[in-house]
Amino acid sequence: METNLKYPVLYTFRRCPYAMRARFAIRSSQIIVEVREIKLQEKPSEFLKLSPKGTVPVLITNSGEVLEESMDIIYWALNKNDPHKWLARGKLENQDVRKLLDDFDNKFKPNLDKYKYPSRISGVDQYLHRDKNLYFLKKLNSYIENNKSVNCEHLSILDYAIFPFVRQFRNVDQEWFDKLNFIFLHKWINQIIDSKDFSSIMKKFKQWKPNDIPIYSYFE
Ligand SMILES: N[C@@H](CCC(=O)N[C@@H](CS)C(=O)NCC(=O)O)C(=O)O
Repeated sequence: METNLKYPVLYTFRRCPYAMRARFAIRSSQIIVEVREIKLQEKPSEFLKLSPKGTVPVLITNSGEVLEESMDIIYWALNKNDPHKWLARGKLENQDVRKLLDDFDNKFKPNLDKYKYPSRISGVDQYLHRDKNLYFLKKLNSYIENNKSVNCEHLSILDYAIFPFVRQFRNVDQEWFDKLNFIFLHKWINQIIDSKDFSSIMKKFKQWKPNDIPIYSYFE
């Protein structure tokens, strides 16, 4: 295991929604990391040795601790530096925050995958799974209406943790999505898509190879 690193190392994959939210938090915290863009079909052995479960994002801290869950990376970054007050207490109760995160990771995302890739599982009705997610989008729309963003008056951790999944859902059929009667949700998603934050975390990096010159960045 690598220890005493000058900069933490982030293994990431540009289009992965979990990696996107980790990059959003790293950008917000302004913590410089060594960016290692990998391909999921060609996971490097160095990466698998550190994190045998083989999912991205993975962050190796300076002391060699391996964080292999995107929310752990997000909290690690924001607990070090939170200049944009992403951890501010908002209007939602802690249990509602936990429930929302859990719903998006464990209910919305599986429905999204079945909607997006129906041929991967036989007998899947993609529209049933699309429509099941309307329940979560409706809830999000009403939170945004009441709170201005999902939880606070400014965009914060919950917005960025959920946004990548809503964006993927929208991208399956944008025309259909744009017709949904969720005006606050549409404003919210467009605001993030059009932001410098989003274009910065979506910058392209070349695929990492072990002997490459390191790329240091906080997705500025
Ligand atoms: N619970 C994990 C989920 C991460 C995850 O599933 N990432 C996907 C990419 S979007 C992955 O790496 N899948 C492994 C693969 O496709 O081989 C987290 O929050 O970090």
